[in-house]
Amino acid sequence: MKRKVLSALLCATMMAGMLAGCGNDSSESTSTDTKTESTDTAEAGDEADAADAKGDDDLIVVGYAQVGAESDWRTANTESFKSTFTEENGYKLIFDDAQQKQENQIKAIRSFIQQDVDYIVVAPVVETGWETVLQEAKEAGIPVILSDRQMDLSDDSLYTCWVGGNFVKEGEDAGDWLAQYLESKGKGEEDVNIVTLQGTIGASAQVGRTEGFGNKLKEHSNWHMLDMQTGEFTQAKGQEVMESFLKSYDDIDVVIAENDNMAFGAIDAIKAAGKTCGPDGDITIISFDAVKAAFEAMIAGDLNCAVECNPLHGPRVEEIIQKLEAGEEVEKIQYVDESVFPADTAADFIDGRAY
Ligand code: GYE
Repeated sequence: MKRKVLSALLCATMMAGMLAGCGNDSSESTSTDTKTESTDTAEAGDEADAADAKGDDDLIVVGYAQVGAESDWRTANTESFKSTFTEENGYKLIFDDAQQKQENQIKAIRSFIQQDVDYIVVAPVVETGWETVLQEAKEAGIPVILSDRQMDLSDDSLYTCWVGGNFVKEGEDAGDWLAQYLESKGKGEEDVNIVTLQGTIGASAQVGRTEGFGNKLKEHSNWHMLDMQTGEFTQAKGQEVMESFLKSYDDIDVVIAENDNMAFGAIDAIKAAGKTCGPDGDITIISFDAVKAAFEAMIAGDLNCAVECNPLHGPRVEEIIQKLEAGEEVEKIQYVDESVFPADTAADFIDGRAY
């Protein structure tokens, strides 16, 4: 019942945006039928309903297709969803960890469709290759909310909305910070050799940060990008790639790590190679996310700057779901405000960090 009302409202929203209409009558009734058959409440019967005011039938069922557990950022993001979508708050969360594999996420989305959840939330591991499975969700009348990373889709009506960080801006912020830092050291005109530890190739966080920093690179003819390789957003791979960079190049001035955990791996590799990093070191390191451990690394003198990417999307997605439940329209693209934290400010902010 709730689903039918919601589907109709979504149709109205989508049509208002001149987009294709959503599920036809037959797909709606199919999904409603499936729901009746598959819910626990239907099996439990009316008695249980009466006894338990917060029975499963009253809960909004949300399937979250999470990327994996590759970083501190990801752990904070998972925790944000798990602590928001609780039974006390009126939700049943079905959580799936895809171990950084798109095929696992596609399987999870199909299983959410089969279970006829009320909402599907996806943090897509990569940008492309989602049309078929999202079409299946659309035909089942299940709204899809994207969170964190974006999808590159030929048809925007395949998802309801997206909320996350502005990755291109984050990359540009990193470049701007580096420019003013070098300037303040009187090195604005010197040659600067840079390497980049990229995130998972094809993930919008990687694509955006590489593009954003690249925009700034073009503005400085004395900045030279020696190499860019993926460290898969993990500390272990970040360390491994940094070790190989250090073997290939003996004159690295700056490391751009597309997340904090790869920067932590790079710091270990740099120290193991007998070099130093951070504000007083040989190599300047800039990373993205600004998790608590990055503040610790800045205070320890190992990391120069952390560009913030906020992972606390649970409450943001809940607000979107509540608006949809109330029949309200939601913004299609919702960027989160983020800051830049240079090492000399780290001690002032570390205590207030929530992740
Ligand atoms: O930067 C990284 C995580 O998509 C913004 O994914 C997210 C990124 C984040 O693995 O640490």
